[in-house]
Amino acid sequence: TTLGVAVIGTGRMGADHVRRLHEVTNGARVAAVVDVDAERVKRIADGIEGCSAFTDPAAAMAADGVDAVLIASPGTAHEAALMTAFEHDLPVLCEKPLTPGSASALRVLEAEQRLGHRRVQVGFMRRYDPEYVQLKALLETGRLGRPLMLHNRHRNVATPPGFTSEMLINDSVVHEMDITRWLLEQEITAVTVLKPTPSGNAPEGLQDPQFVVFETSGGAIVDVEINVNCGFGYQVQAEVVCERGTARIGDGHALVTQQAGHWGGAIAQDYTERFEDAYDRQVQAWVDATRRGEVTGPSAWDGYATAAVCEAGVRAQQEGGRVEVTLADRPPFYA
Ligand code: NAD
Ligand code: ISE
Repeated sequence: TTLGVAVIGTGRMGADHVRRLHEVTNGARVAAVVDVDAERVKRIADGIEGCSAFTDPAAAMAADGVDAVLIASPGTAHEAALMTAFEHDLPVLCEKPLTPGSASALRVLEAEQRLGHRRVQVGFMRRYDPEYVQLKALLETGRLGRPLMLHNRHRNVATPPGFTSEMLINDSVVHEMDITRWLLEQEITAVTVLKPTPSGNAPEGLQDPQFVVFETSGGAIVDVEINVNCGFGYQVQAEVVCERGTARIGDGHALVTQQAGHWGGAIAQDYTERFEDAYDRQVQAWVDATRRGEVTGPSAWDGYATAAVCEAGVRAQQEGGRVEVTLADRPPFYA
């Protein structure tokens, strides 16, 4: 049977997920949409047959025909929506972050464990990007030996209004935190943040770019250039340096043209373009697993672990120096 999904939050990501579920994903339909903006949510529901509009997430989750929930409201609204989904024992795909902060993430872990089965997949979509998938598969063969270092570049064209220096860590570098833990299968143990003189492109007062260094439980060193007003494109690149070779993704060399004494290609302008395929595969994998009665993909534990690293990162940014990550013991439930 087709999975009836309620999409909570119909802003930039939520509206894109509604379109995806409606037009791209197999085996699912948008049964309900929810937004505190009543006009916006009605307009979106009107475009989809059999889709109801709500302004209250709890009412949508109690509605007939809703079998699963995709949370795409702001991070501060995630904990309440997750807890309501647990009351109805509904499967959830929750956009990153699981919740802002490790204390709230721990409350979610405890509530999910009380259900007795996993219900949450966190929207770390890079794990579904074909290039990252290839990189992970290569590392797993062991052909390159042990990873020693991972270099990351994460560039955005420009920040939206209200984007703060902490958000470079919490909203942007959180993806590298997840990808580091997933690729290396290690925890991040300490964070250092270096702060170059801000770019003239950055809004007044924003510490942009930043250079972030992670240490990992297996002794690898990871660096991240986070540079979110670069002006020229949306770029996410990663290079793993191993004992017997290196592997690198994200160069965007799909189409290269040579003309009038130059060679080159186009650079994506935002995440919906660069990671379109990853979002499609992420949502399809969630729908497929849910219909089989399974939960796969990044777990609430991954959401908690990255929240803990974000806290260390923000302290390192504000206080300077190296800050160790405080991580609870991983419950066997999330083994
Ligand atoms: P947005 O501000 O464009 O949209 C949020 C929407 O939620 C708005 O329409 C707002 O009216 C609505 N809303 C606010 N409070 C609500 C509530 N309590 N219940 C229901 N709706 C509510 O934000 P966005 O950029 O779409 O981000 C949404 C989520 O997606 C965030 O968690 C963000 O971190 C995440 N995100 C992920 C990626 C990614 O690459 N995976 C990219 C961007 C954003
Ligand atoms: C945004 O919230 C995302 O999740 C994007 O993937 C990231 O590139 C961007 O910097 C964040 O603001």
